[in-house]
Amino acid sequence: MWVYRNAQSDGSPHLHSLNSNQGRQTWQYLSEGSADPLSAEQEQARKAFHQGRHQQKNSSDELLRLQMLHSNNFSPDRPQQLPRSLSAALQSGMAYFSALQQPDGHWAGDYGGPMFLMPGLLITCYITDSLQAVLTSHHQQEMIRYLRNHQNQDGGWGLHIEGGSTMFGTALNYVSLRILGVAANHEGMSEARAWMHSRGGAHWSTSWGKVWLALLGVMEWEGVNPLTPEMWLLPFSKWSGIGWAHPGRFWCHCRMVYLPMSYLYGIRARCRETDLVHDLRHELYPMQYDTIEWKATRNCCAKEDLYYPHPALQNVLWWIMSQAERLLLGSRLRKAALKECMELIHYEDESTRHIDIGPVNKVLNMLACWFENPKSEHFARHIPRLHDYLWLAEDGMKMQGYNGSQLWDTAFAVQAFAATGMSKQFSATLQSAHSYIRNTQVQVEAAPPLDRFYRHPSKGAWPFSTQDHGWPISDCTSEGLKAALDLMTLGTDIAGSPVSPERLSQCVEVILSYQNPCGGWATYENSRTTALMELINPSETFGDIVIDYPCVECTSACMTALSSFKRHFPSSSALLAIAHALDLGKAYVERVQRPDGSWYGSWGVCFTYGAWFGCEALSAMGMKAPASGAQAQACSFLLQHQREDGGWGESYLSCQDKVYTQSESGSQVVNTAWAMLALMAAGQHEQSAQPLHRAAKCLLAAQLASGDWPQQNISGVFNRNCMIAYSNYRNIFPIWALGKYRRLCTAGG
Ligand code: LAN
Repeated sequence: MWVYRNAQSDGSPHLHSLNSNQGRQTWQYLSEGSADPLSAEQEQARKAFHQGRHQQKNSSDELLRLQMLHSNNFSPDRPQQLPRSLSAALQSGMAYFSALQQPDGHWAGDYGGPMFLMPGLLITCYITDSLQAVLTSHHQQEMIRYLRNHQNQDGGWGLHIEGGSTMFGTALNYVSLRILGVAANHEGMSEARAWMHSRGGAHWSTSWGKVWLALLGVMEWEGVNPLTPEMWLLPFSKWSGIGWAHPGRFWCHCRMVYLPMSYLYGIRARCRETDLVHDLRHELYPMQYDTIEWKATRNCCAKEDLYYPHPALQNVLWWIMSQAERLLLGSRLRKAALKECMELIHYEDESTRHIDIGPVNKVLNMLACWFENPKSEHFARHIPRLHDYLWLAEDGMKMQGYNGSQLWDTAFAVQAFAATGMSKQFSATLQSAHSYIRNTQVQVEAAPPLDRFYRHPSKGAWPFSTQDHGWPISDCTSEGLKAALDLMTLGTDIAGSPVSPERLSQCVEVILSYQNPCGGWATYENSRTTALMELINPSETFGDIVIDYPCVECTSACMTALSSFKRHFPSSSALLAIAHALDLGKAYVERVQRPDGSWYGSWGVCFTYGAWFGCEALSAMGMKAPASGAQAQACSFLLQHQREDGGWGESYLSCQDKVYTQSESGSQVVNTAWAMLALMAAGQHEQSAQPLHRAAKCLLAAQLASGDWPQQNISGVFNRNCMIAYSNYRNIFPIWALGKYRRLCTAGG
């Protein structure tokens, strides 16, 4: 029996005293009957919540059997017979969601979706010979089940669980199953080989796939475009000219992935030669491994994988760099560059308590530490924190896109509950959420000097997941602030003791420091160099990864947080700075609105998500339709896409193609809720509430008897092309939209 553990200590070595384990999510396999007792209500809600969350593309018998096993004392949820009244629906939706709250106040959930993460973990464990030490046989069985469940009908795997097969997904997940002990002659494996062979072989994978295959020793490093570690030694100053291209100016996720990659490339790290390595060299290619002309394969990329074909400039650049490799490999300069890389890697490890900023650099850093010294404390400390990334669901065990979305979901949940006007009945939930929010604000700055490590100040900010992770983000900080202010408004009796005004002011300072001269806010840092740097994005499969781009979501979150702070603290000394920031922000939001009234959403699917943020930002500036043309246009864009049943349903293809694309699976509760929130922010209900009545009916009809809403299509995205699951959204947003609707559009409000 698997038990989900939260906020527990596993005795792992901690570097910092502030390592609180708050929000930490890990899974353990226990013998039957030894789990902590939960109340019957919680037990029921959790079982329901963590099952049936995923759309199965090809659910196998195996999966169905497992679901039945889990369902012993539990009858599967079904849509309710008669729609509830609005307040009854809210009541049951909130009660259900409250039962899912963790003891430390956050909401846990499945943050899976991408299919290129677990292979990195397994390849790293294999190379470092720590597979058995890190993963029990139960973990391994659940991982096999996950990979088998997400194999497409054509034998391949996609970039994410809903995507068509790609070489990147197929080669890496094939290798993963082989590492997990699945035999090459297994039926699913022959199908996967056929998929790869018919498209030329595994060297048609994207550049990140090539790096993993080269590390495992089933591809030669000559087949990988140079990842020159010396780039870290370039002058940083823009005055030097070349400083514009310094990796310290790249989007933190991009630079933190290329950092260990360049170290591993710089030493040509490679797995020992095992039988499996030899077998894979045979299995992954339709031709003899020894006959492959590796240099000629560097720019191969299967058409299924190609989202951002690299400009010809890169071919020239990589050719020059590969010539330079002859001089650099083994040189003193290389040694200095490698030393610099390891210093930056250790800093990142220590400042995140070995969680690291994301799942890709987590395992690459771990591998770099091992190659540096397999017996080191640095390497050993990585191991317990691998579990922070694993999540078990009905489709098996996966590696998540982050160590969870704890703070983000909790901050939204608080705002959603507060918007219903029914907070009093959920005081215990709100008090507990409040304590998570209080405990997660970053209190201690990362180790100095921040500039040396290219870090933006984080004291006063909120991260996306846990305090241990600690990387600050502009919009997480802002959602954290808005939630804290909403809780303050509810008062101590309902919501518990507020975050102190000093801490709130610190937070405002961070938010202000994030604004770019263009008026927009980016994600973790300011935009540090020109968007032209995207020309050197070599990933092939991700768009817009090189710099931290401003976006409507982050901008809106920061603007609405600042204006809420201004309302709560009208005599704050930051008022002037806030007013200036808001004006600049407004101009940015107006500028990025498209001629058809829409906003492109970068982190959620897609135009309904963008509309919610765009409309909230303008509403914070006092703009309402029809007086404000921008809001009126936004409403008319949304109304054009409202469906027959009153809902909205967008396909993930909207994100890739940047054109509103209707979902083939009908209205989606999350899109419907975002569109409703956008329309209400824009003031549509003051013109005609009819579209909102229809939308509310759609949400009410979709609610399940338990108070839950069904898990539908995947609703998050990153870098235009890869989807990611936000499993708590299906509860948070319908509650929020219906709660606000009840207050604004009905007599009961
Ligand atoms: C996230 C998760 C949170 C997300 C929001 C806060 C929701 C957003 O508003 C800003 C961007 C941010 C912080 C974000 C950026 C990209 C991330 C970090 C992710 C989607 C989680 C995983 C993804 C990361 C890049 C995955 C690793 C892949 C690479 C291309 C490096």
